[in-house]
Amino acid sequence: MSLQGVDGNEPPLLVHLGNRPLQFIGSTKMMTTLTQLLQPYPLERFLSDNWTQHSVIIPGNSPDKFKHLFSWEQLNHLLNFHQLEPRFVLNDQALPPCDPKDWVTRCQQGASLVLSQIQTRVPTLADLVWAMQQETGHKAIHTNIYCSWPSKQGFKIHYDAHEVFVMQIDGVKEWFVFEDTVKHPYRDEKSDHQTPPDSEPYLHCVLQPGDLLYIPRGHWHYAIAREQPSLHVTLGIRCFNGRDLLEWVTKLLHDTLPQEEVWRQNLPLIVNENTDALTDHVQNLFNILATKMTEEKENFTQTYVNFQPQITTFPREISLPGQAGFSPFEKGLDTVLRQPKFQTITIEPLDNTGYLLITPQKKLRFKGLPSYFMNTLVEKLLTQQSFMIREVTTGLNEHEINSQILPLLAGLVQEGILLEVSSKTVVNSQDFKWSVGTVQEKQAKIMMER
Ligand SMILES: O=C(O)CCC(=O)C(=O)O
Repeated sequence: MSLQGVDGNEPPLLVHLGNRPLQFIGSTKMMTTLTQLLQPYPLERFLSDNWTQHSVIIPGNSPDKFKHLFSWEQLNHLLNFHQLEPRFVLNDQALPPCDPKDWVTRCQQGASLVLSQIQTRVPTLADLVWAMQQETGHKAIHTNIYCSWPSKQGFKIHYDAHEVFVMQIDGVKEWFVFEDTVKHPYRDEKSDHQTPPDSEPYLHCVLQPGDLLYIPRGHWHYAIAREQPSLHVTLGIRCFNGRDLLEWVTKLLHDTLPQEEVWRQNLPLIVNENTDALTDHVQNLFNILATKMTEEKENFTQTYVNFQPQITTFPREISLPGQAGFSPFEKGLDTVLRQPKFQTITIEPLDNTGYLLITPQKKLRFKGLPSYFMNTLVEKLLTQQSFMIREVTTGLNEHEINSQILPLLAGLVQEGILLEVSSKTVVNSQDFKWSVGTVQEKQAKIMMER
């Protein structure tokens, strides 16, 4: 594979896989993680038949399919060593918070135990949420853990105001899914205030370990564990909707338009019941508004697409002591570097002489560097590969490496663009299981952003 900047009318950055240039990858991002979650059910079929419309159970191809995401051991670790307030729900009732010493009694009584927003504590779930944020462009994604006990119903029939993916980890659970009664409910339209449907469930199924159940926003549901204790992870996606768009546009208009004098002026007085001046003035304001809205309408799709790669709720990955600037590259050229998690990078060429590296936080210019080094580094960044320093310094002499390359790489480590994989930074291969970033996908992102 080679990587080169090109000029003229061609796209500025062109990657070749063999002889096949990856210039046009399609208009949407590659949904690698979602595809993996749904397997063996095809993504295209899911998007056309199910997404936001119809629930589906997808039997897993292995009972272990979701075991890397969460386990009873991790649940116990969280309950034993983290300061958490699990929720307990029994027979439709949310039980009041209780002392940790009573948690087990609650479970013995049959109350379902729920931990919310657990991606903030579990790295595998953080990876999953981050990857889904990048793929869907929606920021409000969370994971909850539910454990429940045979034949006991925790939650009553309800709907959620987000898309729901239930991943069964252990045990067996019976689910009932019903049609929606409120179309596309907002978060403030809770199911507690609505009447559930009196129809039969349109989907009645039993989830085994490794199975996935998708429930669209607004579709009523409830579940009961079968013979064994049940453990599942729910991934919830709250999508950006028309009302959010309205808020965004309103804020944008509010932040920009009122600087003009015409918006500062008082509305004309109604004198002796004559509203003519008021009507003229208000019509003028509405005309300005309409012009501005037309401009925004043309730009909005691109603004939205540009905004999406920056969407994440995760802070940058911290890796000490390297990032603090201590003992960099102890293994010399055998030092392995990798990109931090939760970082999106866009790379643009600079007049065929270098590259501009853009993260949501900063922009860095690479110029006047040996071209083999520069191109190989860019390739490693684009493909999210870890690499040994030796791999990017081929052909350079000792002086160039010591005076130029190592200080630059050390700077990138301190900036948080790269981090050192050393004996002090244990990397679990599972950490990367859900990471976004095939070559094609990264290129698609670059092409789209131009
Ligand atoms: O397990 C239950 O009782 C309900 C869980 C649920 O509604 C969910 O995972 O979204």
